[in-house]
Amino acid sequence: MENNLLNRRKFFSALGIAGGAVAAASVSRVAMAALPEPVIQTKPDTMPPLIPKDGRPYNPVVTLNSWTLPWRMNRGVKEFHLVAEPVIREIAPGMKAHLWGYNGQSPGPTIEVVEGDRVRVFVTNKLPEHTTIHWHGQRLPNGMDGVGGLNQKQIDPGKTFVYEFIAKRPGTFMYHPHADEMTQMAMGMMGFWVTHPKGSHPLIDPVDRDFCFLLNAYDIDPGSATPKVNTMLDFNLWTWNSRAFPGIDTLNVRKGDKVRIRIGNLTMTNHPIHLHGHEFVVSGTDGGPTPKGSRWPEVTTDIAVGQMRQVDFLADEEGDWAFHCHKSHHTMNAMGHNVPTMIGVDHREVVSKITALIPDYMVMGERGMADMGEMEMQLPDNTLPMMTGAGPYGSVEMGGMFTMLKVRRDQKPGDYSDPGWYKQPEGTQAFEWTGPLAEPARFKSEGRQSMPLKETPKKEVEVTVKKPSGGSHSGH
Ligand SMILES: [Cu+2]
Repeated sequence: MENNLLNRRKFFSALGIAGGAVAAASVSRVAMAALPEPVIQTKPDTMPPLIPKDGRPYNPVVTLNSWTLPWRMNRGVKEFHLVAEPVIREIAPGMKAHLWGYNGQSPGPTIEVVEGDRVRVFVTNKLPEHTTIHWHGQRLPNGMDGVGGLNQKQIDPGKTFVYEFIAKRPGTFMYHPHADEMTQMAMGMMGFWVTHPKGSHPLIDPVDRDFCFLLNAYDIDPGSATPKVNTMLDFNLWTWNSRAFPGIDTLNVRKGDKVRIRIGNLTMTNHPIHLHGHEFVVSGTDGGPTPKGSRWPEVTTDIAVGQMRQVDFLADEEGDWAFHCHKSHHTMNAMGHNVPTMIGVDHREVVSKITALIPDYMVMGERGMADMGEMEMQLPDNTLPMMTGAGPYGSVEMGGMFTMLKVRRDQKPGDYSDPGWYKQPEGTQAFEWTGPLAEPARFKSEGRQSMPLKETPKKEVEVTVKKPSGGSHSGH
């Protein structure tokens, strides 16, 4: 926060000098010579909304574990400066990744403008290879679309290019390279873009809180720090804005707030994003606001690769509501996927033989995988536990794409700080039944089939269920 303010102050004081020196309104060598000083952010905190200091007013967004890039107004043009560069990003406390990003962070800062703004973005390349920026979803001149080799020359290392266009369409957008894309996106190069409507808009309702984040994924071997860029599907870190649970901040709102969440997907698979306790409508996509008659209530919206979804809801239920990707493997961190399923397997005999050789040997998964969230396992350095998170009632056994929407009666307008854990009112929480238990009556029926088998099996096969036993676990 302090660091950010300092940067912003430096940025705005630089404007006084640089702003006066610019002679031409169009892109010229003079303007290039006085390009805005880049603002750098390295803290992974969710920064407060950047209240616009000039230009048309708007209600700013809050970018989860990220920030909005300040601009300089130069003769009616909003000027931004993005620097593509290697960065170190804390994925969650305990793990840092060597990524590529913009202005000190991956993802890059959010760019916020207003419908009709003329926008000029200086892009300086400090990467070891060439890059470009594509402005996903924008209406713009073809030469500004950023596909290297097709629309423009690549931006070589050390070079600065200028993009300039009018933000014509209000809505939810993103930016990312269109140069060696597989590598550069696997390394974390991407950012969010919001074009706010100019005045009131028939399809864009005003909201009290407006959050945004990108879905991204990395394949980083436990104990290492650099993503494997050739991975196509087998990622092991599922992140929101390059952060994994428990490193993702909560979305803190006041009861009765109208809330908007904007989400873009730059991973290699779809993510069904699910909110507990409330229904939302998809109020927009990267194609623009949806017609009101097309909206229906949902609690999960699937966001395909390269898509954006903007959801609106009324936060009218107090509590700590889970908010996560519904692919359960995406709410886990690395290491969880190559472990064989051991539920119901009796290890006792094998274990006694192995422990004679390796005294520390430990069996996992005999009663399910929840043990992974409880045990203090020895992990390689710079590695997040597969599932973790100390909630008010124990481990929540989560990782990856998981956080919470916290709705509180007494959250002040404009306050985005974490209110702590919700205290359920007396008599409104699930509780243990301690009375007598009736034996369940098992329903028995003859199975049917659509037509007889060609040959009937000679012997009936019966699957026996081995009840899990706590006994063999007592040694752990
Ligand atoms: Cu997912």
